[in-house]
Amino acid sequence: MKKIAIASLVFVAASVVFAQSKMDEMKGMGMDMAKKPAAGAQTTHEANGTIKKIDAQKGWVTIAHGPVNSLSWPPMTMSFKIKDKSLLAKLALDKKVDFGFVKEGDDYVMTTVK
Ligand SMILES: [Cu+2]
Repeated sequence: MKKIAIASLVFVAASVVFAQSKMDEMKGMGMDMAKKPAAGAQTTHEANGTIKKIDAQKGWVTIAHGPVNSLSWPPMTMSFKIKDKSLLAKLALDKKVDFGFVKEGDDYVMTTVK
């Protein structure tokens, strides 16, 4: 009777250790994904601003944007490239937008608009 009790205790303890190590594994995976973006992945920067100029033909939009913390940028007016032409539908002069962009070579390319 005592042996059975000890055996089941050992089994329970082993299960707990197993479950714990599974959780650690999952946590580790999550951290890795957050720390290491896939090769070639770009950082998306977030900003808000007012649209000052749109050149739909050439694919540029000029925005008076607020500070961009991820780049330590102060507020300024500058142009962003539009590669995804479907974004143009969300742009209008003097409209206030929240947007995301990535650096591509010397250009800053708008990737999302809200
Ligand atoms: Cu800027």
